[in-house]
Amino acid sequence: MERETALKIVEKQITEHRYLHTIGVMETAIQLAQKYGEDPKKAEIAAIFHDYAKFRPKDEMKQIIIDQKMPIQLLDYNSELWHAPVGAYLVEKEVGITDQDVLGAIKYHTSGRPNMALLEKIIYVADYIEPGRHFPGVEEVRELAQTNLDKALLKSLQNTIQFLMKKNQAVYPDTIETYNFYILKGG
Ligand code: DGI
Ligand code: FE
Ligand code: FE
Ligand code: FE
Repeated sequence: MERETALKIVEKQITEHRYLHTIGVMETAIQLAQKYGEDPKKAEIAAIFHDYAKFRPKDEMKQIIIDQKMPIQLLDYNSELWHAPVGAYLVEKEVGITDQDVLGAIKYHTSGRPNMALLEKIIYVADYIEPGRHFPGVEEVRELAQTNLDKALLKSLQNTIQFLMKKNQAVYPDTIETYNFYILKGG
């Protein structure tokens, strides 16, 4: 799918602020794809659609999680986690994207998963470091992303888990498992 076609589709689904974030993720993901040997076209499409479901009503997302037999424990955790797996489902169903690498990158862009594919890592990290992000620690991850993608991934997981713990929030098991996988792998 052409970039302009994809952007027009996603623009209707999200706020202007989220659209600008999406453009940032797209540009960052393409750069990382070129650096690490991923198909930049796949990075472009995955980035454009990664937050497709971000503004779907919670009830609709909940119903999709139940009907599509997604992990039911998702419902016990922050609803912010839901737009990733629900997004992968809706992007296939409503937009007609069938590329499994692209759908996987959308599905795992919030929690990560152990042993992530290259495209999944690129979207996870690009989502964290795109130029519109300004939280503490982001600059360190930006630098790591230019030298070692796994180290950048691990640092963004650590930062996210610490951030959630400071806010007294539960951490979804996949996020912890992803962190453990990459810390045991040696960063
Ligand atoms: O959609 P974005 O804001 O671009 O970023 P995202 O999809 O990576 O994260 C969405 C939100 O989900 C963010 O506020 C942090 C939160 N989050 C990420 N991992 C976990 C989590 N929340 C919980 N409760 N548990 C997690 O493991
Ligand atoms: Fe997201
Ligand atoms: Fe993220
Ligand atoms: Fe995002």
